[in-house]
Parts: sequence; C-alpha cells; structure tokens
Amino acid sequence: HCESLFKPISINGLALRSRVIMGSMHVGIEGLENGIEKLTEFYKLRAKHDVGLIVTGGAAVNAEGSGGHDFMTIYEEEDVQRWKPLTQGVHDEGGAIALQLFHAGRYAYKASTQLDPVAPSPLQSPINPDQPREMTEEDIKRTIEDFAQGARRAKDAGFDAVEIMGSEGYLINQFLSPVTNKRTDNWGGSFENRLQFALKITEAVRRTVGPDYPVLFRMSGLDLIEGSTTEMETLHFAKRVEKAGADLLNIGIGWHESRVPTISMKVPRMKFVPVAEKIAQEVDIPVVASNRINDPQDANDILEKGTVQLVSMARPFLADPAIVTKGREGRFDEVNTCIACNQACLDHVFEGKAATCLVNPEAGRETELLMIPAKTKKNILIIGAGPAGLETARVSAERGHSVTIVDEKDEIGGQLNYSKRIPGKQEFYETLRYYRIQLKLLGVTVKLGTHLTGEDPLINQADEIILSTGIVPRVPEIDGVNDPNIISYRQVFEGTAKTGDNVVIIGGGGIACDLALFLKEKGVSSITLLQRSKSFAKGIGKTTRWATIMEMKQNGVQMIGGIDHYHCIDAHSVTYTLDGEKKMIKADTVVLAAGQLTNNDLVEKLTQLGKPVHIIGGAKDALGLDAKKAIYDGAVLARAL
Ligand code: FMN
Repeated sequence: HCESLFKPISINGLALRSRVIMGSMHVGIEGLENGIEKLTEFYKLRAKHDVGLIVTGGAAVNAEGSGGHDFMTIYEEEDVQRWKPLTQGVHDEGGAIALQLFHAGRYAYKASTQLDPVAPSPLQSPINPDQPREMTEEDIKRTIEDFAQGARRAKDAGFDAVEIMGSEGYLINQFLSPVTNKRTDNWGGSFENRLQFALKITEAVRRTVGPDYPVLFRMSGLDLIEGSTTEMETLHFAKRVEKAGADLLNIGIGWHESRVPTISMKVPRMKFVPVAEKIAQEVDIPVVASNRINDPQDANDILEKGTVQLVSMARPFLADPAIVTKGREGRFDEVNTCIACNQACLDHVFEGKAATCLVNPEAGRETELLMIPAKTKKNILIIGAGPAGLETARVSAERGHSVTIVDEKDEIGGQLNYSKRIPGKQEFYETLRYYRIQLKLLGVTVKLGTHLTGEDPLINQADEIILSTGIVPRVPEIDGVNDPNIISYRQVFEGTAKTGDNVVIIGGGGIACDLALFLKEKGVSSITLLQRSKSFAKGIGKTTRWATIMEMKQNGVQMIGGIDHYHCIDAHSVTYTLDGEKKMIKADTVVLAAGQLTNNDLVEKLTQLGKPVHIIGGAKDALGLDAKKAIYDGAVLARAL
C-alpha cells in the first residue's frame, strides 16, 4: 500500500526511509523537567514508524532570534552535547532528524529574550508588542555567521541535516519582503538586494558543513500579506536558493500575521499543494508540499503524480505517530486523523505550555501515559459514549480489561456529533471513525440506544463504573424562559426542531458560534447572538478564534454583547437592557445556547447501590467542557483502572 510514499529517495546522500517529512514543530517539551529525555522519546516514537525525516522545532541561532524561553537553541557550544542523546535516540530507531535553524526577527518577544528584537527595518509586527531595532551591517554579518555556526553545531551533535527557516514571516522572510524590508543599503530596495540575506546564509551554511551534508531550505510559497513578495519573485527566489547550495525546498504557507487561515480545520485538505507544485517546476532539487495533508492515501496520491518529491506532515504526527506505517500496511481506517483543531498544539504553544494533541493526549507525554497491561482483568462499564467515554474504553480495552460502553443515543460520539455537522468541521467524522474502529478491533461491547436508570445487570456485573454522561444545556434564569416554543441548540443540531428565517440565539460561546454558522449554511438569513459578556467565542483558542469571529462577520451574523440584564423572553422576542437602554428584539425562533451543566443524575443511584463511580469529562466539570479535556480525562483514568 501507499507505494509512492516509499519510493527510494536520497537528499545529498541521506537515504530516507519514506518520502514523508515530519514538519517542524516547536513543541515546548524541552522546557519541561527532564525535557530532553521527553523530547527524545517523542521523536523516537515517530522515528520508529517510518518517518522519512524528522525536522525539529525552530532552534535559535542566536539569543535575540529565539522564539521564546523554552525553545530549542543551537548558539552555544553546550548545545552540541545537549542534543546528542536526541539524535542518538532517533538513530537507534533507524530514523533521521534535521535541526531547524531559526531566527524569529521581529516576531521575537522582548519579554522572553530580554533583548530588543531585530529586523531589517524597525517596523513592528501587528502580532507583537515590541518594536524591533533595525539591524546594522555588523548585525547582519554576525547573524549570517550565527546560522553557519548553528549548522556546524547541529552537524557535530549528530543531526543528519539542517533546515534553514526562511518562511512564515520570520527573519529571512522579513528581509525578502518589501513590506518588512525598507532598507536603502545593499540588503534592501531591489528584489535582488532583498534576497541576498537568504542567499548569504545558505552559502555560509553550505561552506561550513561541507558539500556532502544535506541542507534544506524552508521558503515561503505564499506570504498572504498584501504588497509582499510576488509569485514571480518567489519562483525566481527558489532557483537562487538552489544555486546557493540548498538540497531541498520545503514550502511554507503564510506568515503568522496573515489573516487568511492556512492550517485550521476550515482549510480544505491539500489546499496548498499546487503552490509547491509550481515551485517544483522551476528547480531540479526535491520540493516538499506542506499544510493540511493528513491522510496517507492523499499523500500517496500527491506523490504518485510526481509533481512534488516529498510531503510534509506536522500535526498529523501528533495525532498518530504511526500514520505512515498504517498507510504502508493498508490500515487506513485505524489512523487517528489530525483534525487541525490546533487546540492542544498551537494553542498550547501560544499559552507557553507544551504541545500535545486533542485526539491523542499521549503526544508529548510519551514517558507518562504508558500503556501497561492491567494486573487484574476487570469488567468495566462506561456510561456515555462521548469523547471521554470513548477514550476510557479504548485504553481500558487495550490494557486487557473487559469493556462495555453504553449510550442512550443511537450513535457514539456525544456532542462531537454536533461538531461534525458544522461547516468546516467535518474532520470530526474522522475522530468518530477512529474510535468506532478501535472499539471494534479491541472487542469492546458497544450498546447504543440504551438508557441506564439504576438497577441493571450491566451495573451489577461491573467492577468499575465510569460516568461519562457529559452535560445538559443550561437554561438561563430569564422570565418566560420555560416557554415550550423556545428551543435548545441540541434540538437544532439533532434536527428535532425547525427554526424560522430570523433567529435569535442566547449565548455567544463556541457552541453558539457553531450554531450560527450551522444555521447560516442552512440558509437562515438573519441571525443574532445575545450575551452578557462583551467578547464572543471566548472558549475558542487564540489561533482559531479570530477566524471564527471573522467568519461570523463575513456571514452577517449580528453579535450583541455586554447585555446588562434580560427582562423577559418568549418564543418570538427577547427584551433586555444594553448600556442602560431597554430594547426588544423580535425573532421567528429563539434558541438557547447559554452554557451547560453536568449531567450526573446517576451518581446518587449508583452510590446507593454501593457501586463506586468515576466521573469524568463534562459530567465532572461542565464549565471546562471540551473534547480535549474529555479525552485527556479518559486517557488518565483508564490507566488507573
Ligand atoms: N514550522 C516551522 O517551520 N518551525 C516551527 O518551529 C514550527 N512550529 C510549529 C509548532 C506547532 C505547535 C505547529 C502546529 C506548527 C508549527 N510549525 C512550525 C508549522 C508546521 O511545520 C506546519 O507547517 C503546519 O503545522 C502545517 O502543516 P500540518 O497541517 O501538516 O500540520
């Protein structure tokens, strides 16, 4: 299966196991206690599973270029020794690993580097609080040398290759673009001048590591910034980087500050492959396509065409370390697919936390969440087949327990079944498919359409009971809220209630936003969200929230926040006070999406029966409800059973 993934290829003498590169990800694991050991285990697990070449997260080539305090570094001689266990570990698994040579330029934070960020010109980025200092001629020469010395150290530390980070709006990209480079000396002005910084770095790196060491270059295929590098310039740049000594071009998409989604779930799979294909036509060295390639069969199709030579998958290796191996073995429906939610990877990194994965909490926790067979085999009963229950079932069964999972609904997945129906969130189907297949392979008994109320043979036979019954929608305390014609978001998602053409939604969190976009796609013309808080989509992580708000605005969804008080509500109107003024809004349908409460009615009955119960996910903490936490809860609990 997936033969094209395994068609032999060498990069300057480095024979790769497959044509899949694990794309660079700063994961922040190195900043944890025993971080190097943890990062080594993280990479080893991927190396073991047929990855062609792993690229590390960006490793700073000097102090002012660092991405943050817990980012990799390669600017001190100690770094050579520091990274040796990591390269050794990957080699022990038969894998190969490249170090990414990184300089953040104006994206560096003064708060974490304690230094002024530097850039070709003193122009502040819209996503950074610090204004950078303009680099002097001397700074430029020193930085070029820093890249070269970083490459030397990487080679000494046993890395199989280096990748020069020239995309995503970081320093090298800042020199290339007329938007960020306003210099009037030899490093700015004409395109020829602006590309010199990248070329001089590539040449210096090549000189330092010698002719026989693989040097990769990550270039921006598309900046998605107004007035930035043109397509013609990009194609020309590719040829020049090749000539300067690069052995491979890895095509990055978009700058961090660009307001076009490039990696979110809403980006269609493989959307940016044509960008890499175009560049590949211009050069003779291998070209890598990147972003939203999350399926081994898709990857194989891309490579089969022969228009690019390799593919990069970054987050898909968080979701499933064995994705390439499963592709080779034709176990396609066993892949835990990256849904591009960013909730546990990129969002964590932005919050200064180590990256992990919503659909695979074991990612980044390779030394903690081990799969140890259970000492005594038990009968485990799991009530509620939402994400928390599903992960509990999977891990418990994998550990050797006899597992039964029940749900009152006719399908597994709980609220994920709502998510999958939202425009642009169809990837959730994959998570449900993954669990369905896993439970089947592991012999878990799945009883759907089963509502347990207390006394039941299933309960009597269980050694351990897990309550993962999730949540019930919260009904806000407003006069008239019990009007039977006011409906809940659940009824809308489940199709048991119809809405009119003018809908008012009470609530403005993630579910309310999902609901608005769902109704918009169904053709509802007027949608208004009302809530007390001023900021909408609050629960959604930093990396996707802006795009959700943008989408809502583009779709003409009204968002009225900061409501002081709701006076009364019925099926066709809501009366409230905003900024001291009493107002009334009319609607065909009023829908409640105003938070949730734990659904754990069963606890009392089970306790009365003398059965110990473990409560997890939304059933335990409705406020903190999300799939990430639910799956993590399941992963942890199932290891303690
Ligand atoms: N790209 C880099 O070139 N250097 C980085 O240090 C880097 N860090 C990342 C950290 C995280 C948590 C994520 C999710 C992405 C990062 N990226 C970085 C971008 C990825 O290499 C990749 O381009 C992006 O995730 C899209 O590809 P994917 O859909 O296969 O994940």
